[in-house]
Amino acid sequence: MTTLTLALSKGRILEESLPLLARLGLEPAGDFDRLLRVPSREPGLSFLIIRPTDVPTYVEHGAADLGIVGKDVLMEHGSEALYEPLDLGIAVCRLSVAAIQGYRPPARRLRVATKYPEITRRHYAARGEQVEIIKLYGSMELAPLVGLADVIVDLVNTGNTLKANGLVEIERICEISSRLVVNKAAMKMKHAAIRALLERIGAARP
Ligand code: PRT
Ligand code: MG
Repeated sequence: MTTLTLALSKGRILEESLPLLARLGLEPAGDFDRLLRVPSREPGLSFLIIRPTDVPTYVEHGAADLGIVGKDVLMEHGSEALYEPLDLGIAVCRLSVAAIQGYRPPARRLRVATKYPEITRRHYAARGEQVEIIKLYGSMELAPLVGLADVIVDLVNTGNTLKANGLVEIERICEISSRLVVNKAAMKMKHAAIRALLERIGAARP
């Protein structure tokens, strides 16, 4: 029997992935708060519960056959080594540029704080603008408030977090949702099992 391993992104994507998987009877059968590797109720499928930013790496190297991961993480990581057959329509948000209310671009080179240096570099390079990128690992909203950066590139959903910090969206870069990704070799070697799973998951999307 073919066995498949599906890497799930811990955190808010996991919270939205579980109901989707449950509708298919594929929920993890175990304590996924503690376990990093969890069986499913279905023989032949197991889950890895890992940090979102590690999912592309596991799937690329074939440590997982499939993964569920945000488009933001895929764009930052680079996704040439993966197939991306399904937009799951969960954990939807957008990637935007934000600044303090009343912001005006400085005369010098723009300073941009972000968790997404690659996406940010590409975004500004596409219109011939060179910016200074300040890599942060969280709480980007703070950077403009304390003068660390002029603007931030960050995810926005309701916009409440920006608003609470006196920031406004000045540009939308792209729409984000979670994607199902597949290891390229597994897609060949385990074709029938992966096809069947893709069809089931595709039919259960919100
Ligand atoms: O730990 P690691 O850095 O690996 O990941 P993480 O802690 O950032 O993971 P987590 O659990 O927050 O999940 C992040 C993933 O969820 C992202 O990669 C996106 O694909 C997806 N996602 C969807 C979001 C949001 N919506 C979102 N709103 N990730 C983050 N946010 C942030 C937003 O930046 C803001 O700070 O949530 C806050 C609330 O947003 P508002 O606009 O509703 O106030
Ligand atoms: Mg985190």
